[in-house]
Amino acid sequence: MSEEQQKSALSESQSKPASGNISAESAKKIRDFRKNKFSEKELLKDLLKGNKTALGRAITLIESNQKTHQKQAEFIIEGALPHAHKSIRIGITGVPGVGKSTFIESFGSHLIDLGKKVAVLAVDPSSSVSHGSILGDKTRMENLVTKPNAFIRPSPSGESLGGVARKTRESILLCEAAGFDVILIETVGVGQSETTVHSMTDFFLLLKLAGAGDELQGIKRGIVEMADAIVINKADGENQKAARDAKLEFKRALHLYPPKESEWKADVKLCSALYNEGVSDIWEMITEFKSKVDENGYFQHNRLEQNKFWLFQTVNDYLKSRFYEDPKIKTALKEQLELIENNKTTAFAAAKHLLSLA
Ligand SMILES: Nc1nc2c(ncn2[C@@H]2O[C@H](COP(=O)(O)OP(=O)(O)OP(=O)(O)O)[C@@H](O)[C@H]2O)c(=O)[nH]1
Ligand SMILES: [Mg+2]
Repeated sequence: MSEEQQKSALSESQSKPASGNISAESAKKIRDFRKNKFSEKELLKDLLKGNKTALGRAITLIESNQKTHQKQAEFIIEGALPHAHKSIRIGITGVPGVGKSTFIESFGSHLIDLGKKVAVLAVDPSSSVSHGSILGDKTRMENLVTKPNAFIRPSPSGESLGGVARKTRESILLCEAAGFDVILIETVGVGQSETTVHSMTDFFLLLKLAGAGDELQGIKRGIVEMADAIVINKADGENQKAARDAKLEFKRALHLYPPKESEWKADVKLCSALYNEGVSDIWEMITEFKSKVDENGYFQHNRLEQNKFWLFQTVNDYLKSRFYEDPKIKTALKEQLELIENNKTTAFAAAKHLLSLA
């Protein structure tokens, strides 16, 4: 990435106030932030007060690949950690068009009406092109976007799934430190992204449509197994009967899956995100889940297991990128690839040679 691009990582489409009337002080803060002239201590202080602009900026630092930004981000994360409020992290997945964004708009607004503070993040490794489904979909969250107690952030762009995952995990912590108590994480389910989101959330919700087979919905069996709830969306209008039938079918199918370590039995719910039907029921179910896993200790256990998993994941990612970014390896890799192309070596021998250089 060029220096210019890295600098522009600090441009903040997210945190610009909606109205043009901003105070001279805010305007100065924005200018200073763009010029990288700001104190991370101050930023942390504002973030801990629940200031969304500060939160947006801190996440921008996490997302930047520039060394100074990374140092600033580390300082802020460390300072934020002890203040992370209790939250519930909910993963939401489903094929494109199933209604994830519409659901988040409806569900998130309901939670805000209940007095919650809701943060919406996305894990979308393909977002380098589309710049994150959430941002493009902001029109689908037009109500939520305007709420003072909602914070919406698209997926970090231009990254591998590993990079997106780490940045999202750190962003979750910052959202919690800023007082957000429900964190919704949307993923469109390309490649391994559902597994990634599953491993950073407490509750995993799979959105489905009635009347389409699993193959049609592009749902892998493993995803159903991970789900704590299946929500059949678009259960409205002519779709209602099909949705009820699908509910029964899924309920039956879920019996075939092994019991979960959490002792929670995955449930199937109907919902119409567009007409705000069924969302309160879904929140009640999640509240029930939370009481159960608090009581049996699974909630805490699972978070610790996730932390351990992410420790290994981070080390693996670090080792991998350090390996591939080493100029010595880069040259040797090119040579070995040529040898393979000319049938002069085997994949195994080439790999062994490269590893011996590390
Ligand atoms: N009838 C009906 N339409 C819905 C419902 N929820 C969403 N839709 C429509 O379905 C379309 C897709 O909805 P989105 O919320 O953008 O779906 P998504 O899963 O976020 O899609 P991607 O971001 O592309 O993965 C839109 O036209 C919505 O208006 C619903 O409950 N009922
Ligand atoms: Mg969407």
